Amino acid sequence: MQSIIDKIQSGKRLTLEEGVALYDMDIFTLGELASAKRQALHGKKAFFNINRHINPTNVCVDICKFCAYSATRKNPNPYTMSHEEVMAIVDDVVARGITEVHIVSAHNREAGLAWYLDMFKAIKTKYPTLHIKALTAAEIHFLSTTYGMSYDEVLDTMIANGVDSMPGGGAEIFDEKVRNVICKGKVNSDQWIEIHRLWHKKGRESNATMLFGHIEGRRERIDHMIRLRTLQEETGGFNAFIPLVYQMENNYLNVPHAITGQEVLKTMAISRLVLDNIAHLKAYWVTSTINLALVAQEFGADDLDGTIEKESIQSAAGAKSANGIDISAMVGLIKNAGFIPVERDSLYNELRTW
Ligand code: V47
Repeated sequence: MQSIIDKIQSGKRLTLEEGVALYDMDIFTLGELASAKRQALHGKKAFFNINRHINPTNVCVDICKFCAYSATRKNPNPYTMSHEEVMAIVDDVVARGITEVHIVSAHNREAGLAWYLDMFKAIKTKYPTLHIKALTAAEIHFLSTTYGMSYDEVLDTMIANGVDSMPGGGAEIFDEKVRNVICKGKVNSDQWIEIHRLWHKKGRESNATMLFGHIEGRRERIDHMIRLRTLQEETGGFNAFIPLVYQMENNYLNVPHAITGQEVLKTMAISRLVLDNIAHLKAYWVTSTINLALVAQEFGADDLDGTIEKESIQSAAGAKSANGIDISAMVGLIKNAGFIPVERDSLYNELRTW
């Protein structure tokens, strides 16, 4: 273990085997190593933003076993918002000074290409400075195959319609064996990577997620991180890595036990150490709980995501996040945890120190 510690302290890059071995380190030493890296990058700043999630449809042609959000037998509640409904939410959001809308939908064949893309044009035309973070690589793959467009064409159309950045969803776990069990049929790992590569090559930025705490093992998590690290080395387009803790309810993946808080914190710390070229590590409070997201700030994380206001994907699977979090609660909790609450925009420009 000492040789790995020496490597970390001299800033050398870790291998897959070393990443896996880090899980056997005691949690406090691991936390200290990750914290040192975090402090060197961001000091005591804990980033968050004031944002609104909008999920305009839950009708999906794909069946991901972990998903409780899409309309299925377990969630027989299909909906598709009209553009007017989406715009009413956006009008309200802008009136209250929110700077980002994060728009992610299911893969709805009935809605039509124009339904997906005209929504962004309408928002951007009315509110040119509002940041639109929208369409995961999974949705882009769906649009590409459904409407016979290349990835490049879909991405160019997104840009032409006003999308600013891409969220990190749909990555799940890249390992093909696990992926085949949990979400066979949707965007595969190479396609997910290729879509982000093309997006970055257009000078655009994105995030990357990893869904963990289900049937994957530690090795698959490190493999996932290293595939992202390799792309980041090539493009530099990722802003944040977001390990999403699997929520167990109302879905078709039978996982007998929830992941422990210790394993979550170890995964955060190892992410910070292995993924040495992505600037930000987000402890997404929705899936980790706000308490663990704050503790994670001592284990390498520097971001908690935002106020969100309405959360539909993870709350459908049991997370207590349906109504987001109040800004004053977010700021107070960060301060009480001993960090400096820094409000950021979607691309991590600092807006205000609270
Ligand atoms: O890719 C679905 C996940 C993701 C469950 O880029 C689940 O800033 C846990 O990607 N338990 C979509 N997670 C959300 C997402 C995201 C969230 C916040 C910020 C950003 C960003 C991106 O939600 C999907 C999937 O991995 N998800 N079901 C579940 N049961």
